[in-house]
Amino acid sequence: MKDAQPSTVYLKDYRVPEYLVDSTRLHFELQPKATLVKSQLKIRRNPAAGEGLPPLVLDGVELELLSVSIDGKLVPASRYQELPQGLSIPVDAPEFELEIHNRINPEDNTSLEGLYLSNGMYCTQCEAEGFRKITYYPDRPDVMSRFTTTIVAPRQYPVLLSNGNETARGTTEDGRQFVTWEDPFAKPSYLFALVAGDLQQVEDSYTTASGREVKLQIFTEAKNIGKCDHAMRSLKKAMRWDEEVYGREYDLDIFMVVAVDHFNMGAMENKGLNIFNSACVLASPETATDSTFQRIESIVGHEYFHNWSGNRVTCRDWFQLSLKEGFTVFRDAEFSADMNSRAVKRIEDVSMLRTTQFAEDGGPMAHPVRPDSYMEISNFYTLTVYEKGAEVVRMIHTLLGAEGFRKGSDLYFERHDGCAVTCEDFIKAMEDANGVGLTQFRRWYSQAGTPVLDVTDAYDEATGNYALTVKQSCPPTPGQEQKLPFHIPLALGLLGAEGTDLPLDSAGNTQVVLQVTEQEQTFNFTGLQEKPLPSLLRDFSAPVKVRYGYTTEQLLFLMRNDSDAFNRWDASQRLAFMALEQLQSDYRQGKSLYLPEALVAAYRSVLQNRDLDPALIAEMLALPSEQTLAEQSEQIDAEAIIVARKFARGALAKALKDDLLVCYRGLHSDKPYSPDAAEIAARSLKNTCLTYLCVTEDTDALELAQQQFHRASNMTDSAAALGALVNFAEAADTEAALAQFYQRWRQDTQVVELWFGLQSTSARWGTLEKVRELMQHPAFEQKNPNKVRAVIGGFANRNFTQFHRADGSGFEFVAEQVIALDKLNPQIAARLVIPITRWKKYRGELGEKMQGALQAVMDSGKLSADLYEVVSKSLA
Ligand code: B3K
Ligand code: ZN
Repeated sequence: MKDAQPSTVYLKDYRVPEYLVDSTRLHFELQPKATLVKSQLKIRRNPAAGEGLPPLVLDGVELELLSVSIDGKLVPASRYQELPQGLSIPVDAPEFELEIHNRINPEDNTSLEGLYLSNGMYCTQCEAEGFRKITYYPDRPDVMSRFTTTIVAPRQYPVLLSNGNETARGTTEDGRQFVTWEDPFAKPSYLFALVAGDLQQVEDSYTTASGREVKLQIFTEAKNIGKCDHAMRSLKKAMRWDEEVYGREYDLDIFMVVAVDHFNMGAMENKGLNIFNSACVLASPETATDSTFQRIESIVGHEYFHNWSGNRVTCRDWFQLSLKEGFTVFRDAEFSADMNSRAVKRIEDVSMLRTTQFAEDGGPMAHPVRPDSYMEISNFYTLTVYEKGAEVVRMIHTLLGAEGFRKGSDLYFERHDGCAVTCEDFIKAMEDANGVGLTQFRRWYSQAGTPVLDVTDAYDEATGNYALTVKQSCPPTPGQEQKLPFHIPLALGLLGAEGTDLPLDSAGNTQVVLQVTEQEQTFNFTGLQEKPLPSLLRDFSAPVKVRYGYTTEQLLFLMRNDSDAFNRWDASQRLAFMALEQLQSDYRQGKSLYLPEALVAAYRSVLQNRDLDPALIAEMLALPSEQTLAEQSEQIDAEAIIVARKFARGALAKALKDDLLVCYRGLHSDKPYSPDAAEIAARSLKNTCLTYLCVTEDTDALELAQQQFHRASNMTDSAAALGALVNFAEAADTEAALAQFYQRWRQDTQVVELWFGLQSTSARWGTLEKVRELMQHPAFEQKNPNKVRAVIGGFANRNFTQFHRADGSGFEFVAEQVIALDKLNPQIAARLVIPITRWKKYRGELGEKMQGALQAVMDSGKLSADLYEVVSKSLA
């Protein structure tokens, strides 16, 4: 039961659990509408909780309670109390065995939390608070218990899985089969998992550094069995990487991965039994794009790394979520950087952070990396907790150096193995292992908002002194008007007139990390022969915005010469941003639009540069997205953004046509597909060229796209060509290509999702009418989050033009969908509403229309706690 006005939980109210659970024995008899759950818990009063024997309060949601027994004796219903969200049982001994029987309905569970059915397969999702939808339990991460699970199921479910090792299997008297699993590691309930289905498996093995053999299995429906190889390879790479970089070995004899089609997020790190959204594990060259291949590698790595950063050492409470998520995202980002191009990975991550996390930090739901309060914890699986949290861990890495960081992580794992701990414990281990203090640095965990650095400089020719002054500030965020200064590692280099890095100290180092700790601080560099050009925040050494009055010439210079690949890219973005700002302002003033020749020349020389990694060239050629431009605007003028970007893209495409064509042709390859860094880079640049060429809508360019579409031997090329057609070709040609593509791939769930996404995100094709049509397509399923994300999410988040239509119909549509979805899946509804929550940032009428749509959601009746929290905070 969810209240209309859910209550707020505060970090400051944390108390240790009253009772501990030493062992948990679960017994499931699976039935679609009436699964019977029996749970036997060995319970003990927590000595740390104080005196007396308060009632035992268990969490439980949407459960049908059948019976309660203590030490083998039935407790009459008059003795215990059923609460709106649980059960309260009087206790008269400090240790006892509790047995509870209850029933649940997996078939009607559309929230995809707890135990549910996906295409006839039973599966679970318990993080954060889903276990309470399975049985009554102290469903909090600081209660860790050893689990034994027996699953009984009819014969049509031959595969029965849970955490740990299989210890028994057999047939019941009535002919059903059962399997028992035992997990030797104590774990919180959120890491529990169960799967039952008619599944096939791919099997492999891995020998750990200490010589133990681990069985690896990936389970999926039979039709997908050919799409597991990449995930298996990625898993083995991740296992090796964690041994080499963190000294962490896997600890069970078996590691299982299961692919399910209905899943609220990417994947889940349940102990020994990871459950994945099919879209994040299944791939083949014909059906998956390069970015899907890379996403799979990183998510497989992420979930695997959680075995240590999350499972062996877990969170004390959900306010500490970033303890496991920020750290694990940092780990997976470094893994991907080591497996692929480091610079490109960094650019992709920062670009995403700047667009989406910065927007969150500047919006109504802004919160610190370690939030102080929440209504619904599911709403805090955010870009701030994950991506900004990873940046915070990265800054510690930068401050301590790789060796120091490793000493810190070793101490952290050793000190807290088997425990549920806090972000504070993580920092403390880093401090203790290195003998340093990070007191001020801790503010990154408690203060929300994106800090801004205003940098100015002065050079004194007479003394050769160069003074760099840094002023930091941070805008107010909900509940935090004033911020104290952050401890910011500012990596920089200084470029001389020749374009080379100048030595910054007597040892000849050309890069330093400045420790910015005050509101305003000046750093002096001595003995310089000339005024240098600063290359600031190299490799994005902190999640901040840097303002420095670069001229166009200086940015062109950095684009050509900076030894930091990230900053070369960043210079290209700053340059493009300046030009796009100018275009927006000219458009508002009714002036005619014009793209500076210097910008065109810069793009041309990037395109012609044979020494640069092609993937980096592709990144440098990409104009900042409309979303990025919106985030960077004080006040969003959607129309001006759309016009300016479209104009700039068109002008570049026209001016660079010949170069684009040469580049495109030069990158054509007949080699068999491989998702390695070099090949991915080549395809990425080739397809960037193709898209630019098609921007002009010239027949010969569209002909190229048609050719590529028809001849492509891999999904990357095929999808890029189809994307170009959907965005730039005549309606009849677009329709023909879409129909052909669908006909070919209609049986493949992942490709159909991609097909939906290409249409809903097209500025030209993905009109509201088309999106509504897509929702009527037989392959669309409102109960499947991937389909909702592809069609409705694609439109709301990645189709800036159509979503921002001046009549507000895009916002109304999203509101209408959110209201409908909330009845089925509150988590998905609360995510989907986000695009209409930032109404305060819009200029004029559009903002009012967006506010109106949001208000309509609020007024639509009783909302789930998830949706209520986001909507009420955004309207405030
Ligand atoms: N830990 C899960 C996320 C669970 C989200 C629950 N609403 C996946 C991950 O971050 O690895
Ligand atoms: Zn995670």
